[in-house]
Amino acid sequence: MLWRSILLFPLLGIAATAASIDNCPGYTLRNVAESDSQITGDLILAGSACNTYGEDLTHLKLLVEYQTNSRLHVKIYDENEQVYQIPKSILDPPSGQQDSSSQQSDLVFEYTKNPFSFAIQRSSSGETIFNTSGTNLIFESQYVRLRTSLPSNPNIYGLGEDSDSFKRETTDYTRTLWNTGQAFLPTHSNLYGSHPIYIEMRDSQAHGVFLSNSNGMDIKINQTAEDGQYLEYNTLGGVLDFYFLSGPAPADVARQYAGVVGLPAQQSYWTYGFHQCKYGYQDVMWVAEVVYNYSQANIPLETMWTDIDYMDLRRTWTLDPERFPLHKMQELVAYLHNHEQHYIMMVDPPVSLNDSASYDAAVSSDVLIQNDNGTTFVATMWPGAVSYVDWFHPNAQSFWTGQIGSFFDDQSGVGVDGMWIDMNEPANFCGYPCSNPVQAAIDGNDPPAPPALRTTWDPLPGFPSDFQPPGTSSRRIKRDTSSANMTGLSGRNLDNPGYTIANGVGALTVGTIWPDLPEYGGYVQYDTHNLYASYMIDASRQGLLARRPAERPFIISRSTFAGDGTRGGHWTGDNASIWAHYLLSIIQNMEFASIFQIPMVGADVCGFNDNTTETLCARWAMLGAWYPFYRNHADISANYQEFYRWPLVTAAAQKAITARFQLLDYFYTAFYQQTVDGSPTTIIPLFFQYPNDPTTLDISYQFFYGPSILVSPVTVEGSESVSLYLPPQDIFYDFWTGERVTPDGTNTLNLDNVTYTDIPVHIRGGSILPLRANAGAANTTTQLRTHDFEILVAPDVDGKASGSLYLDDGKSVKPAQTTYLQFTYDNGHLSVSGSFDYDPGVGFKGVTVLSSSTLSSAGGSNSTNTDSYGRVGTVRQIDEGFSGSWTVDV
Ligand code: MIG
Repeated sequence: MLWRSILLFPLLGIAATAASIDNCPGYTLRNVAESDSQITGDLILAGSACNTYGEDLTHLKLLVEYQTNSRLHVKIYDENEQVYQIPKSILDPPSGQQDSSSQQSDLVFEYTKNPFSFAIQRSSSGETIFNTSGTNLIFESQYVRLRTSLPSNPNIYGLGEDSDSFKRETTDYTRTLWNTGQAFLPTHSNLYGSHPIYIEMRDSQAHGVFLSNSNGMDIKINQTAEDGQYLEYNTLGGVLDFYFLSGPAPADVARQYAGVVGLPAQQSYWTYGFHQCKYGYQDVMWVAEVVYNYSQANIPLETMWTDIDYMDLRRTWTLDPERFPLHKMQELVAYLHNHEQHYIMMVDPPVSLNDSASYDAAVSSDVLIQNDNGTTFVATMWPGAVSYVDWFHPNAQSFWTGQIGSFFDDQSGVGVDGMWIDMNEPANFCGYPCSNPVQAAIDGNDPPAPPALRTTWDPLPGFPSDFQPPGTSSRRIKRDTSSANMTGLSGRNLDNPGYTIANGVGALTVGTIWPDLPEYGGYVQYDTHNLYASYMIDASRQGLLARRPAERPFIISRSTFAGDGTRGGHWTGDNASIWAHYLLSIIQNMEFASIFQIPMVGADVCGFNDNTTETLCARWAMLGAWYPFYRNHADISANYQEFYRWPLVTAAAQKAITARFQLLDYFYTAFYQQTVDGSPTTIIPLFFQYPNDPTTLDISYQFFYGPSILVSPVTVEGSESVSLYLPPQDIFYDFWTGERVTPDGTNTLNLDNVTYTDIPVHIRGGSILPLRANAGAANTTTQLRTHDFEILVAPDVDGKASGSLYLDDGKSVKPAQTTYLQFTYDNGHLSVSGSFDYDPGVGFKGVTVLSSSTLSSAGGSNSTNTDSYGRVGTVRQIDEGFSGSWTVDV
């Protein structure tokens, strides 16, 4: 740290007062007031300020709330409440709630007054899960540091978005959080989103730590001889707003985290169908041809996507009049809708200066980010010179709703079924300080080069707004640092703070809009950068709801922050068509679904950058069928990679989609469960399911798809063998054949001949799966919904099993009727009960009970029958409906 101080003091010009952070004096806790459920106190700087990265704050406040028996809120903030805090309009974690006490809570707050430190203890085990006593708290205007000591080699998960290992490295590891777009997803770098939540597993117990702070930060995990093992937060600002979650199961932590950041939004049934996209479908004919080719190839295409190709010179809110003319777009959408298919288009956040319609609307509603002097901030994106929406402006929502409402109008516009939002880190192609945003776009060689355009001219008084230079619209209220609480300290060096986070692309100004840009209400990008996408997702959701009020909005965003599952989904951005990224997608899906609470997630299937291969694409087509969001997408510079282009991939996709369709209602039910109580029921890491089994802590490439289906893809390129772990606590059945499988003495199942049209999938014993019958005949999810159900029972060793089925109309925000069924099986008796308000118009036509006898896996079959999917078991035809409870003997 010393070198940094020496280097930076002269640059910052504060050498006279600054000292190394190692000499910062810490704080003294005074005026402690304790009740059963709350502790408050004053934290006073305990010596002379070190002023290393800005100024030390001399007076802080401590607030400790026993919010629930499993959630402890610890907040350290400035006495005057000037320091920036995340606006409640975007993330509103519980505060003021005190429904527990130090006697009842499983987490107990302990403190030392001087120097101040605190520790969190789990009362049931006496284990200290967080302890800051090793170093002094530092709270400066542009740097906040807090360190906790940890046991050696801790099992830490979460903290994204990145492309690192699932279980985090414990030495010399830094996870920087600062949203940035980076093609090829480099490892050990910050990526598109920020999620300051981790889960730690200790002695089979889980706890979670969420730091509700949106500033750029480095979270360091390291162990040294001197300091031992630790995790350290180094933020560029904000307050320390911690939520400690006691678990003790990982699933409990997930639910508790949802209690802080919100429950994920329910998604429409059709969104679980297969999606096709590519950057580079050059005209609407091309798009139509892909739709046609999918139908000819008999691969069920649910949703067609169009990238920025549709835009006129890459300007958001425009159509290329020759390549994507409105009337043809409308015919395409009508065709898709008539075939029960869907359509989605890309929306980029900035407004082009060259698109007078959207630009004038933005200017007249005054919603563009302005420079400090009140002129409109101009930078560069695909269409050349652009300006960015200031989501804090009170008119921003109506502007955005208006754009969505007119451009995507079901009658007069393009009637899309969802929104794909990109570049919302937000991206800016013009290098700081960007003297010529138009030229920057031309220099970038991004196709097609926009025409050069004047960006500066004088006002023409009396002429309409079209003729006025950018930014001359009526000024809005400028930032008022004296009165605005929690919007940020004034006097900071926002573009070049003294502490340098390890941003993978360089300085804070690289690839994005400037941190010192003011936003309405007194905010600055420095503090809110990581929330840009959250506001855009939120505004898009409101805009889609205004257009189709009853329908669940479907939004897939590249950038995200904690809590965005409440409003949208995520795709993991610009991966490459390489084996490593096929594997990485498994980790990312587990993180987003089970830890970050954004369960509508998926990676670009077959890979985005560079050319895929037939075998990689076949493997990926089969893996992607077990993503919540299943979309094939490629870059403009990559070869076309639709599934129908290779016989092997066609066969792989057909088989995978049929399996996905069989299980679609099972997964819809699992997803629903997560939206109800935050239970991690969608893409689930093995240690979530088996926290008492230490072997699962290191498993990164097997996962559960819903609570009952274990997916174990081939993990070695070119291999047709898989060694998969089967936790000994359960028995498992082969999903494809129905036979019980038996692992070896190390609980490993070694499979050979896993061809390119195979993927190992197993059913956990004790499960009942409601399958759609004859799923291979459905071309769309709408057709699938007309198919009957067949019940698949996979008993545990005691001959018992259970399952559930949630049904509704598949699309309403508030469905008028819902059905929720509970299935139980006990040695020959299947019973079904629950609520039956929604009638899906189909019935239950068969039950198959798999045999838990291990004889079948030895080669023979002791069963008398196979069901319509060819699974060996005891099969009964039945004819039951959805009018009330029923039982059957099988
Ligand atoms: O800078 O719209 O991640 O999916 O195809 C690239 C073009 C811009 C990045 C997205 C990618 C999309 C591409 N976009």
